[in-house]
Amino acid sequence: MDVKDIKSPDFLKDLSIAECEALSADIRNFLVENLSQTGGHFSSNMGVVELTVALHKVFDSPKDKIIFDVGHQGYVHKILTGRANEFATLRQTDGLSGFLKREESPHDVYEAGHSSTSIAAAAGMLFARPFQPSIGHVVALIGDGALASGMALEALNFIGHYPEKNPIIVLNDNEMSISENVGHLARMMTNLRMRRSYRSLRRKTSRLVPKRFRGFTSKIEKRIKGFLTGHTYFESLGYQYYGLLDGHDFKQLLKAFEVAKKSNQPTVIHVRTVKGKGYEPSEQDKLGKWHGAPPFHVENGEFFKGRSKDTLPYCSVVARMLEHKAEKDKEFYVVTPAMIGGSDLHSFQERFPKQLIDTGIAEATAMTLSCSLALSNTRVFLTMYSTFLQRAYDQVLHDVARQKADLVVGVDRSGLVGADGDTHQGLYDIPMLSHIPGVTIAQPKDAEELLSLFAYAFEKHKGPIFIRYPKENTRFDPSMLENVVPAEKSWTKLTGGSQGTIIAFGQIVETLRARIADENLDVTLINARFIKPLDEKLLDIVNPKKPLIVYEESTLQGGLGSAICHYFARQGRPLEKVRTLGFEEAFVEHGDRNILLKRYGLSADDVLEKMKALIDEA
Ligand SMILES: Cc1ncc(C[n+]2csc(CCOP(=O)(O)OP(=O)(O)O)c2C)c(N)n1
Repeated sequence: MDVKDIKSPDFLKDLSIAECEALSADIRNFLVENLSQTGGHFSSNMGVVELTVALHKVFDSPKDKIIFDVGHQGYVHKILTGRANEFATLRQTDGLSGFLKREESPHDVYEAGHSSTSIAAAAGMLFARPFQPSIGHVVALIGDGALASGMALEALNFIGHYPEKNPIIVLNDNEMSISENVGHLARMMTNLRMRRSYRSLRRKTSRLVPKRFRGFTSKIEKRIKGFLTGHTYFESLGYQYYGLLDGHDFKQLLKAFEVAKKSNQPTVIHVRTVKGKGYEPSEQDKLGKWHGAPPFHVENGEFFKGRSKDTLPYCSVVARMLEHKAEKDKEFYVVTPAMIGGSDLHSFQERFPKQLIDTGIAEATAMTLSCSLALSNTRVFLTMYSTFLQRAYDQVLHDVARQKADLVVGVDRSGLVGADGDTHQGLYDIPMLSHIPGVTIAQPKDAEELLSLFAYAFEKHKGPIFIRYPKENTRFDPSMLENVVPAEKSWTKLTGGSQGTIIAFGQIVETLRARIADENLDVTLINARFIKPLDEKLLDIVNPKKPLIVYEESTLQGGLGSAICHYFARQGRPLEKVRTLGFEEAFVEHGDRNILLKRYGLSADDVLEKMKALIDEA
């Protein structure tokens, strides 16, 4: 059957193992062909082909609930549930989402994008099941990287306490998070992989398997290599543990899933897979380059070149700055929660391995650890994507801000993030941070300003400071790293005009400056590079009777615009012609950044048109 003809997973029930293997090969070819055009989460999906086929063969989705942790490895599931035809639009504006989407299919029973929610989500469904006959078995598929995160461990502990709920947890162990795994749990799994063997199987099976299944398991025990018993981590938490299985071997997978399906206890099925399986460049990748891959040449695995030579992504400018700093400063740490690749820190890690701390997917831990380093008089830079910072809100408030830690945080992927979409947008950190006492928030308009803001943060600032930067590229030359002058803690006026004022921050500021000059507009443009605190001196010279536009690539509620309106209201100088431009209460979909800005009325054209209309009204 052509992969594109698949309408539902029902057909899998009748397939032989040889047919499942043939289907898996077709699916891998399909993934290579399509993702080489669109890009996407390549290696995680190549690794779970057999696993996903086997899950859909044994379980009856959507009655049986298959929950994909993070959801980035859900492409095979999308193919098996009838969406192969839409793959040409994957992650593009109005196209197929790169994650599970409840509105896309009844088989997408739980959405994610942030990791480690799957076991708690499974717990919710299991507690709902007594009242909902539509819920059958509940399976959480979770990676070894995601399992080590707090949420997953909390939920594992919690639901293990309810044996009658019999959750089925499939642990997909590929020894990788995005790049190599960290932490003691990872070490324990490596030990398990090395120590455990088939030897103890026969001896211990009968003790652990419920009586009525003993006959069955004694048959399968011969086939499931490494059916683990004894005192393992998972058993001590109340789970029946099956492992370590070969996650590319249908015989082992199908038998184990059948056993779990019939079990009346919580079950962990630990399978070993090869991340990137079936495509040489991704199988060999240890750095995570193929985790989220851009379009590539199938014949040699080379990525299409996307940017001009004199530009770098903002996060790479930050990484170069950190290397430059580490050349002189041996007593400062860089902390990242599992995002070495995404934050372009591989070179830093190679050059200064002792100065990099990777906490794994543990944003709250990364925040508190960094806070404690700072309070211990040790210089530290914490980098975190805006979207994942949401996981560390309490630690910012309770630990960092309350104790006035001198902590510099780089808030990466601020603003629109493009293809990843609503689960990953960097649109909520400003409102989240701005009401926390003593927190400073800044965002540069370009690489030069980024470096001067960081110089200010490291050399002059007291207390916590969050410096945001987008997923975009910016002009960069390594000479910019020399003799950086720390920024003043103030806004800057880029054009002077008498008819109205635009206040904005980030990359759009330069575009607006150029357009105001080109069109000869009599408008003041202010670069609000410190989003908090406000520059009251500059605000005091804004005429409240004249048009004012405040622009932010952020959610409006609790943002810069509302802070400025509030400032004028408190002064008893209400703004008469103000427009705040940003995202209204919305979860913004995936898609091309420029198309989305236009769609939401937030392009540079929109800003200038609104200003001209306000001036005309006057
Ligand atoms: C809270 C959170 N932090 C970070 C990420 C970024 N991220 C996406 S997938 C991933 C690695 C997941 O590793 P694993 O669970 O082992 O799955 P694999 O891709 O290896 O199959 C990370 C760190 C995220 N999605 N959510």
